[in-house]
Amino acid sequence: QEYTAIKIELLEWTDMMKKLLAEGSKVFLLAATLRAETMPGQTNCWILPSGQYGCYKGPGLEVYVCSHRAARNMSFQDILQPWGKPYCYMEVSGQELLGKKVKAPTTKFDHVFVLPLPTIKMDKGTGVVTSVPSDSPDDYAAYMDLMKSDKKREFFGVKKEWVVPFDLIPIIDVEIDGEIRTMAAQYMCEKLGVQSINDRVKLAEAHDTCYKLGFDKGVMSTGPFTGQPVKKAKVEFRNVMIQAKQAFTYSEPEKKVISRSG
Ligand code: ZZB
Repeated sequence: QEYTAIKIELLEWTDMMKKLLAEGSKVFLLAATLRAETMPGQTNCWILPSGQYGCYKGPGLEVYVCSHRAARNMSFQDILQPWGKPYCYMEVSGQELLGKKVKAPTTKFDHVFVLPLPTIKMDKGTGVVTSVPSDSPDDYAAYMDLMKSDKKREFFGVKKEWVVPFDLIPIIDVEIDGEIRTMAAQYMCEKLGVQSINDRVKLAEAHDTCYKLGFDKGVMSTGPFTGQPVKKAKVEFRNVMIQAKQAFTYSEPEKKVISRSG
């Protein structure tokens, strides 16, 4: 599986980073995605509050924050050094990253915030997920929870000003149920009556529809590829981000399936 790692710069360092990292270093959270063309729609970045991440030495003065597992994979692909045992400056917990300002590349916001997503799997991608609530139903459900519920915010220790100013951004037009929808995830979540991030079955259906229709019928409605089909913009947008050093590709080994039947 080939992922695009999106480099989301951490604009506010933790105390430990201030102590241990050289001045002039740039720290990036790495978010793994298959949907680089949706990056103009980022409203925030997700981490798992209980997750453990490492701050790894990248090229030059760059420092990459991701799961230890992802870092090890990247070292086998010569993205991190040395091979098989990438250099880790320090650990950082999801909790410590919560509420930090970050720069989400290609969005219109000059900064967005790191927010909690309890459904992140640490053994998939980098353990950091970038959030596109207009087009990803999981992001939409989690984001709306934090946007609307004082209780949810309180529970996670999220401040209103980390969420409320950052509206959803329409990025892809797609025909669903006979009409053009400007934000597929919102349309599908409302249609299926998704109440929260815990509606796993409905969310899986919404994800499927958004993914398939977005790819087959989606047309970019913002950014440099406005008017072009998602199918085409996908590759080109990714390449533009790679050239601008906002992203790089890496691959994930296929999960081993152990057959018990024979
Ligand atoms: C931006 C984005 C925009 C994503 C979208 C999806 C969609 P998949 O689709 O199931 O094969 N993701 C990445 N890593 C993790 C993780 N560790 N835990 C939970 N979620 C993770 O998986 C790929 C997508 O799952 C990634 O692409 C990422 O969200 C999320 F408009 O990044 B995506 C309809 C989906 N739309």
